[in-house]
Parts: sequence; C-alpha cells; structure tokens
Amino acid sequence: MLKFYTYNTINGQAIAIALSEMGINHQTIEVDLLKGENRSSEFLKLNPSGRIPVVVDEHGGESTVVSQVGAILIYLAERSGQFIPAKPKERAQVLEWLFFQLTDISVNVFNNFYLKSLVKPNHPEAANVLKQRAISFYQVFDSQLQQHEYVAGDELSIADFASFPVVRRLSESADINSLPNLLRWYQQLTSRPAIKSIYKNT
Ligand SMILES: N[C@@H](CCC(=O)N[C@@H](CS)C(=O)NCC(=O)O)C(=O)O
Repeated sequence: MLKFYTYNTINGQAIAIALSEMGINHQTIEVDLLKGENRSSEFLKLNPSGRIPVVVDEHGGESTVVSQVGAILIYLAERSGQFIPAKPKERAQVLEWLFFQLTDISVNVFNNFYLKSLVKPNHPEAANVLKQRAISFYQVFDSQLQQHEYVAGDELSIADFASFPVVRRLSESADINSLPNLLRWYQQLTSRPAIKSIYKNT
C-alpha cells in the first residue's frame, strides 16, 4: 500500500490528482501544516526539508520514499506506466512542460503567496511582480494549448496534473480570463471524474 502524506495545497493537490487519475490504491495521511506536524521528528525522517507532499511506497519488501512534486509525479507515472510516454522525444516534451510549470510558474505563485500572506510585514508589490511573471508564462501555455489539447501535446500527462491546481488557484481571481485556450483546457480537466473527486468537498 502506498502512503500519501499531504495537506490541501496546490502541491498536495497535484499528487492527489495523479493518484486518482492513475487509479493507484493508497492511504492519505494528512500532515497539518498549520499545527506544524511537518516539523515532527517522524515526518522529518521522511523529508528533511519538512514539506509535503511525500509518498512512501511499500512493495516488493522495500520502502520507496519520494518527495518533490516533480519526482513524485515521474515515479508514479513510471510505476503505473501511464501519463508519461516511453519514447524519448515525447517523454522529453512532457518533462519540459512539467518543469516549466514547477520551476518557473509554481515557484512564483508560491512566493507570491509567501510575500503577500505569510511573512510579516507583507510585501504586496513584490508579490504582485511574481504573480504577473507566472501569468506571463501562462501566455506560453495558452499558445501551446491553441495547437494541442493538453499541456505537453495531444496526450494527457503528468504535466497537466502539475499545472491544474495552480491554474485553478489563479482562475479564482480572474487572473487568467485573457487566456482563452488555457481556460478551455482548465474547463476540460475540471469535468474529468478523477479531478472532480479531488475537489468534491471544496
Ligand atoms: N518544491 C517542493 C515544494 C513543497 C512545498 O512547498 N510544500 C509546502 C506546501 S505546498 C509545505 O509543505 N510547506 C511547509 C513549510 O515549508 O514549512 C515540492 O515540489 O514538493
């Protein structure tokens, strides 16, 4: 059984979507970040940086512990043989879009939240610069999605799973209304049963 340590954040949601889409049987263990459960000695043994998400996969007599959204998504895709192509060229495309999302966009969206809400005093102007940078990268996604059904091409992939929770967050404040192809993709994914099941209580 795979154990999924998470909290309801965009990084946690990306893995929840992947597990749901891949149909991987798992146990979800909430790590309450507000109560500091991610700083317990037990959790720090799994991820010394004290952050969710983490998966612990027990099979074949050994434990595989993985943190970092990108690493977990690749691990799960390889484990299930889904949502990552086998051919090097198509695979490289998926990894390119996956890391574009994670390193250029997710980081800016998180740092926007950090500067706007978590640090005292807040830095709203700097926060906004980072958000605008993330949105400007989504213009590149928008052009890609004008030509392709999904983020990395014509097949649904782990790049879509990493992107969906971030676009969902930005869509709440009308920040992506000028990106029609990204909106089309977002609405299309929203109607998928596996994704609906992740957000059913929100
Ligand atoms: N680069 C990391 C980011 C993980 C991350 O920022 N996790 C946040 C929640 S979304 C967290 O656990 N924060 C708690 C903390 O930093 O104390 C990844 O890809 O997993």
